[in-house]
Amino acid sequence: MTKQTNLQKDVLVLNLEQQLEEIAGQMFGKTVAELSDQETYYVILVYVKRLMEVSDANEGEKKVYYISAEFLIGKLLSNNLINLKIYRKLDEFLKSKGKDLAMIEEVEPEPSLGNGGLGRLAACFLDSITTMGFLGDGIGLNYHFGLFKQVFKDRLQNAEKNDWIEENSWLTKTDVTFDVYFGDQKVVSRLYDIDVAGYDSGVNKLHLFDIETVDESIVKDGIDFDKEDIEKNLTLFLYPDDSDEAGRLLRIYQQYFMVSNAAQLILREMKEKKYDLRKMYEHAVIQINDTHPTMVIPELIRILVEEKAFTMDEAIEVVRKTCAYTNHTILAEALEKWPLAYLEKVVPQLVPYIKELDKRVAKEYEDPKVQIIDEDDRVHMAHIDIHYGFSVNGVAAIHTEILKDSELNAFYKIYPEKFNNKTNGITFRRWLISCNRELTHFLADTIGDGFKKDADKLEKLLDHQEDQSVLDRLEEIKMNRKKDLAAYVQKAEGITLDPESIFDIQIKRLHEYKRQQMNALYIIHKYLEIKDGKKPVRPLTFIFGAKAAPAYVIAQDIIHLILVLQEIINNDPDVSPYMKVVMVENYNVSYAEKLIPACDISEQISLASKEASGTGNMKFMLNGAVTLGTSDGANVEIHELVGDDNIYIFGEKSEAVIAHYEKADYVSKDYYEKSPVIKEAVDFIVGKQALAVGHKENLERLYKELLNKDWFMTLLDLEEYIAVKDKAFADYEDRQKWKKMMLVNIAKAGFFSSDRTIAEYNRDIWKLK
Ligand code: RUG
Repeated sequence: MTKQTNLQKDVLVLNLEQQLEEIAGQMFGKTVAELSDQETYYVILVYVKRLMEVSDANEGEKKVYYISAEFLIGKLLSNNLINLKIYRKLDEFLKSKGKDLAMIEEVEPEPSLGNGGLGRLAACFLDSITTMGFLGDGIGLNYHFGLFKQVFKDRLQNAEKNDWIEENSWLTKTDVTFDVYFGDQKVVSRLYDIDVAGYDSGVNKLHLFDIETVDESIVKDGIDFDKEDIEKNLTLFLYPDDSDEAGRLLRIYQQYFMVSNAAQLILREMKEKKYDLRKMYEHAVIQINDTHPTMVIPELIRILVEEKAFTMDEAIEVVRKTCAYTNHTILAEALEKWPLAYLEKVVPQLVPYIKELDKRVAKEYEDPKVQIIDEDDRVHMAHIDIHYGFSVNGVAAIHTEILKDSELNAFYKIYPEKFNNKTNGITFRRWLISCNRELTHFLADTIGDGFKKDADKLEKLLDHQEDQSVLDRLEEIKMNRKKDLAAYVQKAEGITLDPESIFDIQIKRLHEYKRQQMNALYIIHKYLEIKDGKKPVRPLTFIFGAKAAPAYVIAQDIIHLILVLQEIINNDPDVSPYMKVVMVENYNVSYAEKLIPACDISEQISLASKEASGTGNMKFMLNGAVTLGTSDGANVEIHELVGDDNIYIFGEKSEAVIAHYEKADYVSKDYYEKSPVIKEAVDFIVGKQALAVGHKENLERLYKELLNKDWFMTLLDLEEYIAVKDKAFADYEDRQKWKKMMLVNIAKAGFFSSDRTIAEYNRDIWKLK
């Protein structure tokens, strides 16, 4: 069987030209040469889907099910072509027909199935699980409008629906449907699959559940819709606005829909393979990505008890041995706690099980910190995962230590054996081979192409630190990517960038803990310096990309401030020759693929202890950017790998920050009053110039927040940030030194391959063969 399908695949690859001509004829009645780029994309899509259909599926006695609310998969064409090893062949064929594959890649709409690092991590993991030959599928939801599309109007973020699903897409409608019950209300799901091709390997699947009664037409203005009409709205949006009760209930409906389908799918596969359910854990491991899929635990227990004749003890035991939990944050507001009353309304059938799980914990442990249901009748979802799963992992070394020592210390004391660290990783197939082809080819020519399968081989580049031609080529490639980005930004944003300037980039979700506002204050400081006659040696370009959750008011205000600065600075003839500010609109994976290879300085400036890991930091490093960051998340591990000389680290350490919170002794106003530099920058926010361009309400609110609260301690690190950033800009002028820093960063990035991360998950948690 295996041999036969392989043969089929080989024949399809061998006959690529003929296949494409045939599909072009059937779909459009044209030859490939006559197709538009759009039509060519659809033809290739059909061909590649056929190829994946006949590819060997990964096999094994045990399978990992990675359940996640987000899969930020990005465009798939280029990656699939690379992983199937047909990129070059197709590229050559298309060239012979007068077509440019890069232009065709642009046509593909980006799936809108994720928000940030958490979702992108899930996508990288699917790539690595498959590449490494493991049997493992993703399970999530097929959001029709996904995360909102960001549009700037009047220097404010507006949210619009992100209509990404086309008639021809990577989704394949299956005949799998399940009944899902919200109490007495039954809905019917439908499974859509996306094939995940590994690099030079087999295929797994991303299973996305949908509901057929969904009605896209109920979305009226922006992203407004009737939040109570579950049958029509269930799979419309990722993270619907939860600032009101209806929104919060909808999130629970979505979560239960996801896990009910997951549980039914998993049990169905167990049955098909005739596995003994009592030994489910020998054949299945469920990785719970953040707390969104937590209800899979009580749901599986419920099914085993009610439908499979397990006792409660037996069901709990089997489920506990099957489920593992990944924590991605220590922020209290991101750790879900659902009011019991909400769960009673949405999934009354689960409530007795959740109460039973709670009762067992309460009987064993007195500490209020480890209870599942608290005194206010809120259900702590992470606590279910920790008590009733067998593994709890953080996503970077420092993050896991903070979980063990402070945030989850009470649990660590009970279950030290469950806690483990799995430092995040990224797939080099997308974040190097696909997005920076020139660098990839150069690396392959210089150190051989072993790094494509074994990322540690990048270290061979260290042998070339003194090789002038290598250093010069790295600089040249960086310049080429900066020119590419400048051309793209010109078209997309209408802003002219100077590739000779330093590209300083901060791209990530907008959140106060990530401190985009600190970067904005630096920009104000620089602007005022230039106005004062102190010009930088080389022009500076500050680039941002970020979406703010629609209900997160201060985050919107920070976007507003950045757009106001963009307007003031780029239009000031005294200053614009020396600095530019750009906040790109609707930052997404495709934009990241253009921004990251073009970056000189990677901004990773979260308040120490708050960024669990970060993964953008790894992507930048791999592409030769130098990190300017705090001792937070994976920055700490980057620092250890590249050494003091190849990174710019500043700011209070996590212990000091945690102590500030414990003692409640951080007063932002003290910093403002003590430092004229800080005062001047903060005052600018509500000064005449800013108010002439921006909105009083937004700017004043942000100003007050910074002065009176500043929960994420922006002003604590601002002075040191300014000093260290200035030093980085000055060092950039020592081109020889900078080129070596680039080289070391690339050479040391191998550790951050998600292949390494997945190997560790498998070694310590999944234990797949
Ligand atoms: O903020 C974290 C990042 O630090 C991390 O790199 C990423 C993947 O582990 O997950 C992000 N995250 C955390 N996204 N959502 C949350 C909280 O729900």
